Amino acid sequence: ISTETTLAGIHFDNCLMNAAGVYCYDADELNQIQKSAAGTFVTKSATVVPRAGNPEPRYLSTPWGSINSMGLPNKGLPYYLDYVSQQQTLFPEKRYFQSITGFNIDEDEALLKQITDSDFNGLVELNLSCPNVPGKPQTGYDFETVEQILTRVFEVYEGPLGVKLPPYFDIVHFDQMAAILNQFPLAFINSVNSIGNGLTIDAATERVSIKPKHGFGGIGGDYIKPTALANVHTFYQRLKPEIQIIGTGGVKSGQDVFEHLLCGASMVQVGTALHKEGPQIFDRLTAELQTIMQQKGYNKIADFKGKLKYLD
Ligand code: RRO
Repeated sequence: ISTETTLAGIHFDNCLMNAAGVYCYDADELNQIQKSAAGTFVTKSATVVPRAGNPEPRYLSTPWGSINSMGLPNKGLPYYLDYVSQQQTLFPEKRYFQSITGFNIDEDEALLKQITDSDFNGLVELNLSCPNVPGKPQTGYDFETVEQILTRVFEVYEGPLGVKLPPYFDIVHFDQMAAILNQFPLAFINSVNSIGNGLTIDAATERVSIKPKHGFGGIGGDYIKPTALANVHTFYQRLKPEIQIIGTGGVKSGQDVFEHLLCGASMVQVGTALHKEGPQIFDRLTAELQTIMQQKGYNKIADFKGKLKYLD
């Protein structure tokens, strides 16, 4: 039973991979994803200038998931491009994802020019949804700016590129965002980033649990799965078929992976549960997915991808 997939015409041996931000800060972490059963990796979102990120504590693992306000700690784009270049030499048949975040449209352009001038042969994931930089909005909620960014992006970049989106919660917003996305030659969208600006507290100490932004941070894990599935499926219904979907949010079992694929995802990323369990999780998730597929008589992802049924 195969869990292989194709995205932007590129073949991946496994549909599972890390979500940006988890196990992808440096070569040590990325090597661990490389050694795992994941089909590929995405790097931490890279900025023009390396960043230390927000003060600690800035990540809390909870029984139901996680809250984070990392604040984009990363080693800068050249570091990740160097690492990916090494991996491209070691494994010429594989392709990788480079996540990037500019703080404005000119930075996006500068990052894409650096990628063009490198030997990078993979896919770019443009992060439009970081919720954790104090004073900076989540770009994905500003529809006009998204359209402007994508217009510029496709003027300056020719390789396969997709966008990481925040979760949307209103049907009108899905309609509006899909209409914007459909104007561009996107290879994929990735839904969803964490649900921004949640608050977790410790009743015993009467304090917030993380330091940045008075405790506000992006929520991942169990609570975000229904929202993630809704976003994956709604965009699957609305986007032109050339724009494929990466499903991210609340994946900690093979059944969760199956549900994302059923909603229309072509690849599935793991964040909070990968952080909790480590890269071994990809063996477990793959085996659990294969068991479900076997029970249902499915041999490949295409047998059920996007084939969610309705009650009428
Ligand atoms: O680094 C972060 O704080 C972060 C980013 Br860039 C993101 O896109 N999503 C998230 O939950 N945290």
